[in-house]
Amino acid sequence: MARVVVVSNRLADPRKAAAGGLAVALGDTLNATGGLWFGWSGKVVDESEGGTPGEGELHTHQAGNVTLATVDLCKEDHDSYYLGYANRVLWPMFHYRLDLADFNKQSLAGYRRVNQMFARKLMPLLKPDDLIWIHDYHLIPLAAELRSMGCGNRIGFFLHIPLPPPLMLAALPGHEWLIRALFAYDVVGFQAQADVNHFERYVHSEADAEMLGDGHYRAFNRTVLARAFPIGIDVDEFAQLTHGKEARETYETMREQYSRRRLLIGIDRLDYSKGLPQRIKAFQELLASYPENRKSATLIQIASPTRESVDAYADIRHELEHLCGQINGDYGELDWMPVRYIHRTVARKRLPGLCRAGRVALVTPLRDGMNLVAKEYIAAQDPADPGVLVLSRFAGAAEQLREALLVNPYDTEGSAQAIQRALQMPLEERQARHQKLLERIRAQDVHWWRKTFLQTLENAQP
Ligand code: GDG
Repeated sequence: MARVVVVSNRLADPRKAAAGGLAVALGDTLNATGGLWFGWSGKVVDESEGGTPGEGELHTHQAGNVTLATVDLCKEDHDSYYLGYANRVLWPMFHYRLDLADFNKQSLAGYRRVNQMFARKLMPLLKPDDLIWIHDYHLIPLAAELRSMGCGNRIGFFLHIPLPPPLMLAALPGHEWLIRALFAYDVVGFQAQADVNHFERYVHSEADAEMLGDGHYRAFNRTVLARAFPIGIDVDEFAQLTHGKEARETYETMREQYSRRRLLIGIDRLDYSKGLPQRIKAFQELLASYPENRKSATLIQIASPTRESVDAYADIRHELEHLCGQINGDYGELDWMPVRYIHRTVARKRLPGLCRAGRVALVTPLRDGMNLVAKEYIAAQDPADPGVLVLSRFAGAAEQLREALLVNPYDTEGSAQAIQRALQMPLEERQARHQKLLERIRAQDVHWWRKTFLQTLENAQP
């Protein structure tokens, strides 16, 4: 295979133990092809330190066979490109939260400036046959910028978050420009078929695109192949982690503490898209409507801190803390608290132990591109005595994981009923569902995802 160049907002060092399956999977491919990984260094340079908008120092270093190339951002670029346009406009918009989107021309200008700067820095590092794979909403216009500098390589794009329906997308000022930028790619990958359908309807109605069949769309004098490539996890790696020292320790502590009690778990970044307040309300409804769960069911909710300098994230944190305090105050006993809320990042090596100890996992985002926690939970179960996955129908993962208990997270009573059903599910049914789910996450794991995407890109006509 040709050399692979991955571009993402942030880089993860594939050799670090803390890196997740995605970093490792991309790292494998990069290593095998002597590839290049390009993105922001994570460093923000102040004006006083010489940071200038649209400029950033390039650093390269070698990690095994892989070249890591990063650029710093000055504060103004970081605030407008990353905090502003990416996280205050595109993230809420694409998660159907128009109400939280904060459109302004400075953010958009910063977004364009940083994408242009990335293109300028990347261009000299490219070889003519490189396969370029660009990731996520931070970098949608990057291929268009590269093309304008004469880049003729095959370039693919993968959107990790949902694509909203056309009328919602049309509310974004400058949406025509953004979607047009997707036509600079040869292959555009989405998480779910629902996203592809939204893309198709958008380009049909707003861009007068020609449908050439088999996922090919023609507009703006270019043809793009758009398809769903549902991302997966490294099932074996995660299952193996379950047997590691830290995971076993966590599992045993949980089993000891909750031996007679049933443990429910939630593991999320503290993001408003993840439906955490709705989840706590559903759990509260469970305790209210099915009192046999009082003093017996406990929800451990890990909410790892993220994007804390964006207001909407401070708001969701306060709302969640209020709800957890309320439910614990209303239902807690001297020897039992319904919710254990942990606002910290838990070590990755412990997560599989927590997953395995959880009788039920609540994965109930209001919108999610895919949701990997759902898949990690399945991978960590003991097949002889597996737990039950309660999954939002609005997670991309719901298209694949049909044997989970699917819920509408906005429906508090319906969600509480599903949790009750999960808690009472007989062993045989749990086993049958788990077996099917495990087959599904194995069939389309992270290696399948990267191979399928890259093969599609390699076969695309440049
Ligand atoms: C985006 C899309 C899409 C969570 N808490 C802790 C922790 N995690 C890990 C999980 C999982 C990962 O973070 C989260 O992945 P998700 O898929 O749930 O969500 P996003 O971060 O929103 O990712 C999403 C994904 O991209 C991939 O395409 O699925 O839809 O939004 O691996 O285990 N890890 C550690 N401590 C924590 O406390 N170590």
